[in-house]
Formats: sequence, structure tokens, C-alpha cells
Amino acid sequence: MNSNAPKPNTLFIEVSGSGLPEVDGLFVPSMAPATESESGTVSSLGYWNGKRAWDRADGKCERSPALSYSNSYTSWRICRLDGHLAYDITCKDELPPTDREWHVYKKGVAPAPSVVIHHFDPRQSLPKPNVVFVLGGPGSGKGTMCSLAETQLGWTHLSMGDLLRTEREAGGATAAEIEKYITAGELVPNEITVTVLKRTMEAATRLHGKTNFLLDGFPRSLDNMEGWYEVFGREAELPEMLYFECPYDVLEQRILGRAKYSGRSDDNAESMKLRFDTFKAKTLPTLELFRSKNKVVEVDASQGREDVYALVKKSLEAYTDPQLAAQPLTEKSEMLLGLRPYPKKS
Ligand code: UP5
Ligand code: MG
Repeated sequence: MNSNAPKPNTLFIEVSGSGLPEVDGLFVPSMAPATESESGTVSSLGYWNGKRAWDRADGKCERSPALSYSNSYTSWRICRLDGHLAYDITCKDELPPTDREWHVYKKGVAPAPSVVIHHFDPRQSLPKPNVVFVLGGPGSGKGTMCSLAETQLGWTHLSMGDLLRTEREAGGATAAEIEKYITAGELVPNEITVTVLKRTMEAATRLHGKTNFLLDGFPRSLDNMEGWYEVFGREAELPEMLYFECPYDVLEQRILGRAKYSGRSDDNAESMKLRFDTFKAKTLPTLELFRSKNKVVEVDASQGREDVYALVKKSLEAYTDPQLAAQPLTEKSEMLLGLRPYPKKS
């Protein structure tokens, strides 16, 4: 087999806002027959001029592929139904750019459309995510271990706390409410939390092809769990839970250590006490529920970072890409494990 053969093009592209109904819409991997250009570039199915290419989903475009790369103009190009060029962008990117504005060509209409790449056909429902819940008291190392699993093992780390903080910073309709709960060390209402979570997971799957998720700090209460059931269905198999067990004095020491640089409004002795009370009152019942269903992997999180990470890695093994699991530690992982200092902020 030719090891240089391109991987099959399985990406979908959505074009919107072009002001041309015939350009807006879904583009699917090109079915144009294989060719060889004058310069000798071979185009196989799904590829054109050596790069991935797309046809309109309705198959009506006169020129196929309708979204393709031109080696002679070094640009990505989107054409109209009649084959005329509408938009282009000069670059050598492997995929059509989604982060820059396209140039409006003669037969285009300003402003240029936005281009979104999907890892799964947006007309079909998404594949089922593979989820592991990660719970533990404030400072038990949830964030640290989930970041390690993300950097080192390819999992997607979703910290409910971080997602809520980002949502607050975005300043939308729920920002003030989120702020009120976080500073009080209380739980943000379910409607907000689960909506943010679902939106984030779907985007990670569609736009980045991610299906392995670590949910750091979720479900924080039985009420959260109800929200989960409402969104993901009661019949779906219950995810596994990793529980980070750690005594209060160790947690407090870690939080106060982190307070020096974290900038978090809840990293202080008073908020810490409230967070811990909330943890005991609201979160421990979820842990009990999972224990009763034999769904908990207990991790002694009072140990050093490397020992905790070894346990976490082992428990995620079944779903981790073995190639990633075997790779040497990245610099970021070494920092997370405390084996290398973080660079000084200038
Ligand atoms: N550290 C980590 N592991 C260590 C180890 N093994 N040995 C020595 N040191 C270790 O770690 C804390 C500190 O300890 C760090 O300095 C680390 O280097 C060191 P970290 O990984 O940050 O711990 P983590 O468990 O993530 O602590 P965090 O403070 O983030 O936990 P919380 O659960 O309190 O905070 P979270 O961000 O999840 O939530 C904040 C608030 O958001 C909540 O109080 C609540 O108001 C709201 N929220 C909701 O309402 N709903 C949700 O579902 C989630 C959050
Ligand atoms: Mg955290």
C-alpha cells in the first residue's frame, strides 16, 4: 500500500452568510473523478490538487469540486452554481481557513461568508460521547489531572467551573447570575450549567472530532444529575466516575497555595470553607449514588501528583489511544506534574 496515499476526506463544510443562496449551504467530500494535472499533481476521490475538496451537497454545481484549492493561484476557492468563482483566500493552509475573512471575487457578494468545518455530517445525529465524571473536593487536583489527560492522552477536559467562568466573562444574559453563585461558593442553577455543557460538548465533537470527555466537577449535585438525564436520556448507560479523595487540611493548604497566583474570586479561606460545605452537602450524595451502582473508581488524591496521575491514566486506558498513552511527557505535562517550573510571567 502507498503510505503517501491521502487519508479519506471525511470532513463536511458549512458556508453561510454569503448573500448568495446558491453558495450558502453544505459542502460534502468531493466525488470528482481522479485526475492528474499538467504539473503532475494527482487528485484522488475527495482531493483536488493534492488537498481535500468539496462538492455542494445538492450536487447542482456546474464545476466540481465547488470548494477546492488551486496550486497555480495558491488559494482556496468557493465557486457559484454556474462555476464562476465567488470567493477566494490566498494561503497554503491544508484546509479552507475558518478564522480569516475570505476575499470577495468578481461574482461574489460582500461580505464574504463564514466557513465552518464539521467532523461529522451535520445532517446526521452526533456519535455518542464517551464521558467520565471527575469529582473531588475543592483543590483535590481535578483540574490538574484532567489537564494532564488532555495534553498527554488526547481526552477533552471540560471543567464546569471554567466553562461557567468563561460564560460569565462573555457577558451574556446569564453572566450576573453566574457571578453571584460562584462568589458565594454555591451551585449555579441547572438550566445554565447543563445548557453550557451540552453546547460545549457538541461543538467539540462536531468541530474537532472529539468524543472522549472528562467532566471536571460535574455532577456537583443530584439536581445536576437530573439535568444530565434530561439532556442525555435516562436509558443511556451511566458514565463512570473518578473520585478524588483528599482530607480537608490538605485541600485547604493547596487552595491557599494556589490563591497567590490563580486570581480566582473563590480562592480564599472563607470561600474555601463554603465550597467545602457545599461539596459535603450537595456533591457527596451524587458520589453515593454512583457508588451504589458500582460506577466509582476511588483515587487517593492526597498522594503526590505522579502517583495520582498513574492511577488516572490506568483508569482511562480502555478508551485512550495507545499511541498517545506511550508518548513521552510533553513540557506542559511536566509542569502540571511539578517536574518542571512554569515559565516566569514577564
Ligand atoms: N495540586 C493538585 N494535585 C496535587 C497533588 N497531587 N499534590 C500536590 N499538589 C497538588 O489543584 C489545586 C492546587 O493543588 C493546584 O495548585 C495544584 O497544582 C495542586 P487543582 O487541580 O486546581 O484542583 P481542583 O480539584 O481542580 O480544584 P478547584 O479549586 O478547581 O475545585 P472546585 O471544585 O472548588 O472548583 P471548580 O472550578 O470546579 O468550581 C468553582 C465554582 O463553580 C463552584 O464553587 C461553583 O460555584 C461553580 N460550579 C457550579 O456551580 N456547578 C458545577 O457543576 C461546577 C462548578
Ligand atoms: Mg479545578
